[in-house]
Amino acid sequence: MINLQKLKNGFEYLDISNKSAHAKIALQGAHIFHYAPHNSDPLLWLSQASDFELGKAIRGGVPICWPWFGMSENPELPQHGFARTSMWQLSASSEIDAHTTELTLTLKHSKSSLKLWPYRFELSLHVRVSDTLTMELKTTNLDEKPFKITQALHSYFQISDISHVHIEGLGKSSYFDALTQEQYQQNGDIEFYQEVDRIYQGIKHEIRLVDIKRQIVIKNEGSSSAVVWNPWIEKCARMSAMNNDAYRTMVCIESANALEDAKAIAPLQSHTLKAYIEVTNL
Ligand code: TA6
Repeated sequence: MINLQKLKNGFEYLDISNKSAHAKIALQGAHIFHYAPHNSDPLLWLSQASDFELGKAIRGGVPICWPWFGMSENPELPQHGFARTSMWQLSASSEIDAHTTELTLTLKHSKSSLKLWPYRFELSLHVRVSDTLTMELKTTNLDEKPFKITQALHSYFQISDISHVHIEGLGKSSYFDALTQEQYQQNGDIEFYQEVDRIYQGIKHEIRLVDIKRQIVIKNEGSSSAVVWNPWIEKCARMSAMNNDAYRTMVCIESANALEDAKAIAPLQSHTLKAYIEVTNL
């Protein structure tokens, strides 16, 4: 079942339920802010302090960072681009079977997008809600000139506690540390005991977020970079729409095209970034 819901302030989202899972997707940003297969607690973290406000990104779920990840070269432009605060259209939906629902949301260039980024485009997010969650973010260049994008499906995952989790699958990758602006080599699993904000590169394997009772597996296609982020104590206290202790129950593992994994797209060509997320109980 797919229902369009509206909050008192006009904020609209799609409520999707089938025999395998429940999900919620805001029309603003095509922002998935809830996903729970029926055999598991929610996979996505959502800030208790998040405002569902028009023009402001939800803190949690899967914000779409596009057409740039992080800061643009022009510091006056919004961090992580404009897709996450733009209004998308539901362009297709289908209940494939009792366990599977598919939807496509679309964003096209507009007068206001052209002021921020001077290219004509179509961006679509194809979502498959079942006992796994699949997201396919397709960028099509509708302009006469080529353009280059960086992007991320900035997934916030719900965890039991930051001291109980580790990340497997990035053990042999190098990463750019956004905190020191230096390049390092990862040795072994990632554990958290301080702020982490890293772009891993040259990724060839699936990534596993291992918690006490479950493991979340992330498989990416059309991407060889991933961002791992936890703000830790001080940055968390400074962050908007985040309670002071929120860093304990979330970690971001973002399916990305960042740094040298940026994608140049020629006129009428497309690029698709795909993330496939599943949970297994341990
Ligand atoms: O992906 C990590 C990151 O770029 C961090 O540096 C961090 O501040 C974060 O994303 C959240 O950004 P936002 O613009 O949503 O506050």
